[in-house]
Amino acid sequence: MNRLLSVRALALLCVALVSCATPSSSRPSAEAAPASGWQLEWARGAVFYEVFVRSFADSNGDGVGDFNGLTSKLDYLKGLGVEALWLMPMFESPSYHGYDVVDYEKVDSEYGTQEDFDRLVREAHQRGIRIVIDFVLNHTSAQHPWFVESASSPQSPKRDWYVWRQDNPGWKQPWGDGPVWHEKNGAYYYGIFWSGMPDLNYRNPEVRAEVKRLASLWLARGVDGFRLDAARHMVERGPGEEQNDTPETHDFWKEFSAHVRSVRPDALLVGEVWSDSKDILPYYGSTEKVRGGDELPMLFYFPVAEAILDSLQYGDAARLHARIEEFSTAFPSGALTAPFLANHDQVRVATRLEGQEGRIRVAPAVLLTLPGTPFLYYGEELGMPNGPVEGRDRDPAKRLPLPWDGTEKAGFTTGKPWAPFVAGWQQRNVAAQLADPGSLLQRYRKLIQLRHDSPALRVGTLKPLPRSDAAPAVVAYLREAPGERVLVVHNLGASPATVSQVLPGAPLDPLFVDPQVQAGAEASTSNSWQFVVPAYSSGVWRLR
Ligand SMILES: [Ca+2]
Ligand SMILES: [Ca+2]
Repeated sequence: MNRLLSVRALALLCVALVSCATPSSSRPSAEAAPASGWQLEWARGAVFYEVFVRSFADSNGDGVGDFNGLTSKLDYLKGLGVEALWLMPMFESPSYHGYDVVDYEKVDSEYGTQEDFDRLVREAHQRGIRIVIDFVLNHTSAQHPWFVESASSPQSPKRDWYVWRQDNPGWKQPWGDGPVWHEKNGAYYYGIFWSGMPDLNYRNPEVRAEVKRLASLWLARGVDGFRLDAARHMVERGPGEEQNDTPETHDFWKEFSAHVRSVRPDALLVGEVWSDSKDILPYYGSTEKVRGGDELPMLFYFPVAEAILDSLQYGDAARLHARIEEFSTAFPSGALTAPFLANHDQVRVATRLEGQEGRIRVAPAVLLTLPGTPFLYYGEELGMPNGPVEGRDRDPAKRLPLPWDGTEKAGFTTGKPWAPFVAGWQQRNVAAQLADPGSLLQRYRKLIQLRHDSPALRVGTLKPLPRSDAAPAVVAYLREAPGERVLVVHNLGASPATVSQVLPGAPLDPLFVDPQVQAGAEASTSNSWQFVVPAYSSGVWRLR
């Protein structure tokens, strides 16, 4: 072998390895990037993991999870197969959850220092894990200095940073009965969530300039993108539905998106538009003008989360089948979609599925064999339920400390944990499940590994297969990428089922097949196959 050539080949291999392992080193400069278009192929099909830092791991014994604790657990996340983290808010805030920011430039001192955060980002990047942070732009805390200044006088230079009027028009929240205009010093300000979270005024160019500056600042500090809270509520026009999805809201996101793309075209924006697909899809904007969309390049797919869990709850896969048809046709070409099972605002999967082990084992098999960029919520991989605080469905019950082992403080802290552990943590914890080959955690690890190893599962197309009235709980689909075709079959019901499918290839190589799931050729024709699928079981095969 020519020595020069082999050195060159080795160098190329090193480049390839480095660019896989460290996101920061593969980052192209803004100059090298084309004038338009995202560079987000890294996110296509990748597995994300949502972390509540306060509840993940405590490094200093104060009972509050922190950056150093999270850094110490990165190898666990790497072992799980996670490729990126979404950190729930990590800025200074008066609340435990952080969705009401008082300083967008300063990390929450309960979580650590800026240096601790920088080290988290560095250590994550060294493991090929990217960091996306929660960017809560719709509103600030009422204690933010901007709002304190704005409220101080109608003549304040910050008056127009928030939305004020002299009278109360009596609008209600678009999803309920709560008031959205709140009295302060003889005038009314707009706050869609509650009086403690005044909405910023995105009609004001100064506000838009400031949040773009803040985005640049955090991208320069090494974060890989932003999860955009309450994305459909940025600019409001009037009562009721006129507080959702206004043209001005879309205009703002187009402007913000163009800014982020100009700074780092490989930075991810993922929007929370908590609604049905007809409201979600317009947030991609135009994929003709900008590759990946000229508005938000990724959106959470709330309807598919509902469909998976509803189908399991009712033992009927009709809703999921309908969403799979939508998934395969409705999204603009090249757009990134983020399916998930539940997030920090929703009842945890294990609780929603009434603690039924079979259902809890099928849910991730569905999520992780669908296209898109799946997001897991911390603890979901253990089957962690909602916790014993303030009622099952209240928010804190969805956000309790992660149990790492069965010792007295669950390996979460050496001090007094900021909140109680969930029921059953002595048995259902990371250490116990890592030691048990049949655990839910090991199932997540296998499914994620399968996704990493299969281009069809990771980035392939989706084609729903016909449903059978005789087996209403069964859903089947094909995933196809160049050179690979994968068949997926799930039974979301409590009874065993037998289904037939005519397949475009055979025979079948098993990739992930639950016990007692059987596939066999039907005698009559060469490409008609019969599947026997026990209750709450899944099978994944590669077609030859
Ligand atoms: Ca701590
Ligand atoms: Ca708003």
